[in-house]
Amino acid sequence: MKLLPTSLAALLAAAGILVTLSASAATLPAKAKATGDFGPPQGMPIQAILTSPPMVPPAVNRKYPAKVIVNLEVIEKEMQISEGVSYNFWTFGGTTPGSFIRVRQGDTVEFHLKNHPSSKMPHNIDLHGVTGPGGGASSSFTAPGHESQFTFKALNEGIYVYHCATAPVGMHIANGMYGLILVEPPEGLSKVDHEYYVMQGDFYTAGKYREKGLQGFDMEKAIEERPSYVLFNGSEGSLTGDNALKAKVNESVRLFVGNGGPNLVSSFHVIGAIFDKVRFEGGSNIQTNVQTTLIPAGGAAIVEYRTRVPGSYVIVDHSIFRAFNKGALGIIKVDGPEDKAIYSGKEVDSVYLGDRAAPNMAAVTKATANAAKGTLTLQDQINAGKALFNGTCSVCHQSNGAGLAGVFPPLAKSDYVNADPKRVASTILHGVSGKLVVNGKEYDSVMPPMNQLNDDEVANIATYVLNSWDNKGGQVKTEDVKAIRAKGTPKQTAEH
Ligand code: HEC
Ligand SMILES: [Cu+2]
Repeated sequence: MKLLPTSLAALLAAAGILVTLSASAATLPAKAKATGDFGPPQGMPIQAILTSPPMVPPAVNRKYPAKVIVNLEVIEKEMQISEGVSYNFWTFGGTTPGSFIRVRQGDTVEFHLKNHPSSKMPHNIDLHGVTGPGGGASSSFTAPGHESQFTFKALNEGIYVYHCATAPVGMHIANGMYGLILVEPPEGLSKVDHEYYVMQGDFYTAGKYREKGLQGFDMEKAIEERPSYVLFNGSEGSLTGDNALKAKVNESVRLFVGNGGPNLVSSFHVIGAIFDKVRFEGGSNIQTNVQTTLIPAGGAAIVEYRTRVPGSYVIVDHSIFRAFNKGALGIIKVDGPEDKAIYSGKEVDSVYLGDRAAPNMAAVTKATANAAKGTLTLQDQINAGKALFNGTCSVCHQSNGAGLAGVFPPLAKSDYVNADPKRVASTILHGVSGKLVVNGKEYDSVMPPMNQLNDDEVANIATYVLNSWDNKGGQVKTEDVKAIRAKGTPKQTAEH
């Protein structure tokens, strides 16, 4: 009796699969094969072109399988992870994520892994596009100043993550040791106007988010999966401002999106865009009309869409605190004529970008640099504070500090502010709630604590407030904020 329903289900499933296959066959490249050998390499060996993110090597454009030589060097180096914050990255090719590798299905890849003599650690590489134990890891273990070599055949087409797999594996990945290898199908991918390389990773620094200076790796945070940063392309700002990805209206954009982890899964989304096609999990099935695609740690996807209207499209991990409070933000800047039939509006970068909106960052960069040199001036603080205020505080108190009648008290000519300059800093850190009188008007609302801001940021914002809109002036220094923070949250008193 049990046989009948089971076989029916199997039939239905088979029918379902058939339907799926025929639906996606139209969009798949013709004659795409899941696996294939295609015989021995032909012609002269070819040196693979490697690129640093966000660039992608040119299409293979070859009709036969070849021997492709990949030379990849591991370099350990200190680089910027955020404004005024550096980190000792371990890299494949000098960047995080590592160099993008592009080959053709059926190619024989002769892989040379070098480990720079200045390295302190041994490293290796596990390529998910390799069929064989460890994905190459055991054959590529390389001490500092050494080189190792192994060869594999790229049997399966697709987009694959590679990463270091030297113990402690999590630490090597957390330090930035991952990248992508694209194995093109024999006939190549369809032509598009732009191809870009974007890869997410989570980082675990000893200090909190945006805490200045060289930050060490924090193993405990990594084990507990509590990242201080979640980033695209290894650094905050790697894809914003001048580094934004670029396209024009009515162009096709292909993003190779990887997730190095080590821990987090990415909910990859571009605000204001719908992905026409996604090769989810990097596999050969194509999903269409996707808003957000899940990219597992150690996985990748190919995302394609056509730009329709100009503007700044914000790339995020839609686990949204990661985007606005841990750095997982990028921009695709699309230029060209408006199309009011598709979208009527006028763009305002700061709606989504807050203090990350491009033009503002220069002042913050300058203040950070001068603080490090010990030459920080009042004016530097005011300029940086202004940039940070817009996006952090201006949503409620307005850019001109006037507030909103009955809802958000004014900071302009505020007797509350002018009564005690240091109080601005503690207001930012601890928030305020309950009854409050500002310039004779009563407010009874809540301002949430903004203690995610670091000491420099609070000092600069407070200094900006004190010196703006006819307030009486004054200066709040980083040390002041540190002292206020150290005292902890005060009890909210009734006389507010
Ligand atoms: C989500 C809205 C919101 C944001 C964002 C916000 N505030 Fe407030 N702020 C308030 C509210 C509401 C009050 C009044 C709270 C009450 O009634 O107890 C307030 C009160 C204040 C006060 C004391 C009253 C006054 O007007 O002088 C200061 C100073 C202040 N905020 C500064 C800031 C600064 C600086 C920032 C940015 C770091 C900021 N706030 C961000 C809503 C906000
Ligand atoms: Cu390593």
